[in-house]
Amino acid sequence: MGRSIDISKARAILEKKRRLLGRGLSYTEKVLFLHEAKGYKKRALIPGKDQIGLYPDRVAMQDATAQLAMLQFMQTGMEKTQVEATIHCDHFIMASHGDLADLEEAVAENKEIYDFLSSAAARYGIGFWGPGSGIMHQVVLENYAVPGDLMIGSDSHTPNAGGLGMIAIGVGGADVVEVMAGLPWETVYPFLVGVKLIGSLTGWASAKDVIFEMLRRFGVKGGTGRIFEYFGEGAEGLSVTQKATITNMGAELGATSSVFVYDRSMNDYLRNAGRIEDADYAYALREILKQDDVCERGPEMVFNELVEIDLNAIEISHSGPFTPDRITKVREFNDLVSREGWPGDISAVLLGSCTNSSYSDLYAAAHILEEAAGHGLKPKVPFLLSPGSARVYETIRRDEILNKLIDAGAVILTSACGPCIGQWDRKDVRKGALNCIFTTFNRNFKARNDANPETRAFLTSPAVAAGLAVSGKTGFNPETDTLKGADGVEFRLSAPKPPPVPEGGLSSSKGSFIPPTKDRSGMTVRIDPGSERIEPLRPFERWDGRDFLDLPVLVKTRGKTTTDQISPGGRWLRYRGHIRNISENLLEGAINAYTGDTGSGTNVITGEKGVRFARLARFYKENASGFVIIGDENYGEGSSREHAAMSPRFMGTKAVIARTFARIHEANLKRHGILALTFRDRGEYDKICEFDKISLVGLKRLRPGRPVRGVIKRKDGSIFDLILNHALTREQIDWFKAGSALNNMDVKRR
Ligand code: MIC
Ligand code: SF4
Repeated sequence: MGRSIDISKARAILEKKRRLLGRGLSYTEKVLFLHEAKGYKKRALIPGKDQIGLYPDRVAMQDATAQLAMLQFMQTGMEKTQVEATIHCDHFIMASHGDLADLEEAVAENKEIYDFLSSAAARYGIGFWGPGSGIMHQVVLENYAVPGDLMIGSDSHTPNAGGLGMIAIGVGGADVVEVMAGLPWETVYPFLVGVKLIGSLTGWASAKDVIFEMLRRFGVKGGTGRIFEYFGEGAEGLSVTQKATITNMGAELGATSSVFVYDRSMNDYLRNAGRIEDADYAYALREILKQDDVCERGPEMVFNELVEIDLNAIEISHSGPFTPDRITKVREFNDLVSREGWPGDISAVLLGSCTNSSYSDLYAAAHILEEAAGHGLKPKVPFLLSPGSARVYETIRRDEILNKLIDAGAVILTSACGPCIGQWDRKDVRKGALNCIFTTFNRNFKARNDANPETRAFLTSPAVAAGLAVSGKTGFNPETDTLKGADGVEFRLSAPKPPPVPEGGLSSSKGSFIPPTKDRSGMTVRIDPGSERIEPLRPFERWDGRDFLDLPVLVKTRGKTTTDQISPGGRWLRYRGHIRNISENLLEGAINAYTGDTGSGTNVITGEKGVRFARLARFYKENASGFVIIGDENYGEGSSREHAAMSPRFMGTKAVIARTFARIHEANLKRHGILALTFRDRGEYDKICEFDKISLVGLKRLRPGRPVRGVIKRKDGSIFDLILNHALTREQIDWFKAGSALNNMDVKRR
């Protein structure tokens, strides 16, 4: 649709759809239908079954995923991106001493990466947001998100832009490459979940607690294949950044996307951010950007599922540890701490990440610290804060919020992901020491923030986080507990009421942004040939047309296997542009279902035990022509990183057979030529033994909807069959045959 939308044309498209479906439309349907590629438009799509082809208005990439994306884009031979695109340098800044010192250090340390990305951006007509300019999702919200538009981004929290009424979907880098090459982006037509919000938040309750309530109801895979559409009088009462907190963390539900229906708060936000043209544009479209009446009168006709949340009933909660859907009310948390034997003292509090680093979030924290300071109190534990963007940073500086935070002893970090992705040079707690941290982030997977598996990380809202920092106690409940000031006065903190947007407007600072270059003649992409961090990609080999026979099982993972476990971050982040080097981390965090060990397994050919998966994979690649991976539920939960598919592919994985997959990871496997299969009978996961050999036969007859036959050979010679489902479309089968989606694009071009 983009800025060029012709209102009468849009009306005509939507009217046709109403006639086709025989009913009015939801907001999500309108946005999707207005971006639908030709050829998909004529039939009513069946959720969970049919594919929809879409033309996004823009794409965004962050530096940790942009490297492989740009290396792939270079392989396409395209001259320039066909849609508006930006790269954001937010993932590689280590939080250590604070703001400027850390930024300088990162600029020096990551020079070859920033050189590569900035030169690739300049070469291909892409906007470049350099280090320090902000976290991609916050920057997109502030500068690019437009109600009614559609985008994809190579990061799972891309739906943050749903707070501004944009349908924004997290994908792997290869998807972004296709869209930049001008092709439509295909996905399974999603189920629509209507989330009606009534009432309004009171006291300490926040947007974070609303998404916690959704996580409590749906769990980490309950959103798979779904788009959540938030509406109702309760939704209208939330500010854009509150809305964005909710849509951002829809990623934790496994959702395809989450979006709020266009409303006045969005108009206010855009104007406050100085984006008058975008505000006028959306306002002019307001009739189109409404849900049709049916959503109010008969929502069950439109939505596949309906949820109602009374915001007045929302209570403050924490999430964690180890999984974002473990939700505990703050009033019950103290008991949980005692039951679990967790320490009563907090070791650190961190405010930031793409989900909670807005002006209002920092304002809320400053309010609490100021109140505490009024009684002579300061945070009792390290309190680290990352403003989400240079715009937020400049605004809090102007409004003297920054002073209050610094005076209270908070450490201000660069506007970047920092500790949220494990870029935290933590020195105060020994590895292996049990300790509790509270963050306002969106993920709390084991060892994610500080590489210490004994750290219990809990997610909470900015206001509650600040209260916890002042009290220093894990069980502190700001609603009921009092604090004793240095002045001897017992007092209760008051719930902050941050303004929805900064009164003086959001600063216009663009940090180190470099707009897309117009004259690109003579531009070259800089790759340091001696680099251990970045190297050109070589295409994966084509399928040789033969069945996969007698493959060993590299690993059967048990329980949650996130992409953080398949391709860990932390010290490995530096190799995100170097497929050979990063593949050394293969499945380092995966739990071996046979031994209970993490990151290693038995070599079933030599009998050697405790072999690191990367070494074992190399052995099987050479001696068994590959292997399969067996996964449990929601295999590949979490990040969009395609390294979790490309490394396994590079190391010789032929197929991953799981009980179920997370959406983005399944798509990444398909795009990179790995068969993603699921057990038809979920219980058969239990039947796979350590020494089994697996054959996948009849692959020449691979067809959409037709299961694959697996033959299992036991060590004792016995044999049995498995029926394995897949969700490959015709085109995706071509990807498999070509070796990858990218190879298939080449084939088409030739
Ligand atoms: C994350 O939050 O896990 C990340 C790091 O932002 C990832 C992207 C990546 O691994 O590069 C994500 O969410 O997609
Ligand atoms: Fe960055 Fe954390 Fe957001 Fe991922 S979740 S983009 S690591 S801030």
